[in-house]
Amino acid sequence: MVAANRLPVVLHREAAEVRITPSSGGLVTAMHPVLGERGGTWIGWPGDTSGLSAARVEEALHAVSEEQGFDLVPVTLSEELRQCYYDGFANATIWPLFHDLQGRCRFDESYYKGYVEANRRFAREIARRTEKGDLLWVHDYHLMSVAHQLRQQRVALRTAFFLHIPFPASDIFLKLPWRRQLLRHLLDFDFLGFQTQRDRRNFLGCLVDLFPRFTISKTGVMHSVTREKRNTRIGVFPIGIDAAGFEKLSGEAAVREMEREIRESYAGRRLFLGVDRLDYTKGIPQRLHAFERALERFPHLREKVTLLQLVVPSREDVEGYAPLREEIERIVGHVNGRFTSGNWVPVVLMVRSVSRERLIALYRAACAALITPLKDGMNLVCKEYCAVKTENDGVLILSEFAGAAAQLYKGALLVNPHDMEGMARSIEAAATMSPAEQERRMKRLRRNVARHDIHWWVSGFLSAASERGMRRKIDPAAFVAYPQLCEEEWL
Ligand code: GDG
Repeated sequence: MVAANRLPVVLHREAAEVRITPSSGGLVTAMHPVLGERGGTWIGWPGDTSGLSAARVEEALHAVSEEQGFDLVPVTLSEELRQCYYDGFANATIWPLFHDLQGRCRFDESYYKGYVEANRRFAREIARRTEKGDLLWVHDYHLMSVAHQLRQQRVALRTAFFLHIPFPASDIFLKLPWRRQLLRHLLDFDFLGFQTQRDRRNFLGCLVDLFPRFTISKTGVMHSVTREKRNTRIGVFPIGIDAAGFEKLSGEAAVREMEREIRESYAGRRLFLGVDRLDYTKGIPQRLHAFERALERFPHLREKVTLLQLVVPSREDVEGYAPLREEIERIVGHVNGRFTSGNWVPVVLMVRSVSRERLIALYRAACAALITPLKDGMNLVCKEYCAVKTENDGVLILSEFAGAAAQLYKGALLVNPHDMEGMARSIEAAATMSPAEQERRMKRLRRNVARHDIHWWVSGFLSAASERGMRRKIDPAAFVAYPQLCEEEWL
């Protein structure tokens, strides 16, 4: 059984009808093919179902279950509870804190209480649908207290948790008023998975600072924390994508046709692409400023490069997201006002989501992807970009602070998103990189993305969580927090 904040579909009430749309975001992209292939149950929030009877919701989800090959179980929450739990504690406290943006955090007792209550309701639904011995796989920062709530309800299950976002260093985590409770709740899981060494190291650092009596040990690539006769094992599992699926889609005639049209409309120009949810962690304003700096410092790029920035609206009810959109629009207007000439517009901004097919066509048509989050658990967009570059062309410009940098640093051009000059230089380097150098780098990137795909991730996580040991070889970089920033000889 998989538990996540959202189901992979959202229900909307339209008059007497129920409309069903797919959910967006990295977690859903990653987990959907997994359950589709293996079967199982996905438990989560079905969208705002107020005004719909429980029977109507079940009926709508049942139809989706039949079609998708796994069961969907709804956890409905009142609007008030959802605001405290989701808009509040998850997205206005934990999300900014865990991305090192403590200045954006709202610390509010009612948010925390709402979070614990929502987690209790998830646990209650889970308890109804599982049997002793089942394995429960809980996803992400919305549900860190589920195992604790299951214990309170005396439900014996094997529980595993995966954190999709970064875990912050102790100096930042300690700002959280409920820091002890949250760490203890996490240790109520039998198994914890993080995206990178950086995150696990930070988590263990917090434990050392707050609970120095707990014993931390290491066996092979796994860590264990023991306290009060209980044991939690902790591993690192960088999430992958359905690389073969993306590559297959990229060969479809409709995608190729869209790619041709995009290439035609940017003929004679090198297309740089940014694709992000509308989120302040993704570094979009910083990226736009760097693009402007590149045009300023390298005049030969003018009229030769265009940045297409796709921004997918998200969390529109959470504080801070609407001003971000205005800020992005203002910077784009400024850059275009300053540099537009003839029929060349330096930055094209699209604020909407596009179909998976169009997204792939954009990836394929782009000479470079600018993926420069201030911090990211992993970042799937950069992996998708590489997966569909079957001609081995294109350059990946990647933030050092995306979890993916620890895997892709040898093929990508790494940048510090706070270093505007450095980013401008990388934009110029990407725009002028020879086809041979692009091919050398892209082949390396594609090998990595294909080898460490979603199936590798799921089987690694599940075999470790079910105590069947780790079959993965130990990577020399396995215990380095930032392998991408080390001198090679240190690895
Ligand atoms: C969280 C963590 C971690 C985007 N625009 C469109 C679209 N997308 C899809 C992409 C990609 C997904 O959304 C975004 O995934 P990311 O990983 O980049 O980012 P988050 O949503 O923040 O995800 C992140 C992830 O969880 C998984 O663990 O990597 O660090 O923050 O798959 O393709 N898809 C379509 N149209 C769009 O316009 N169809």
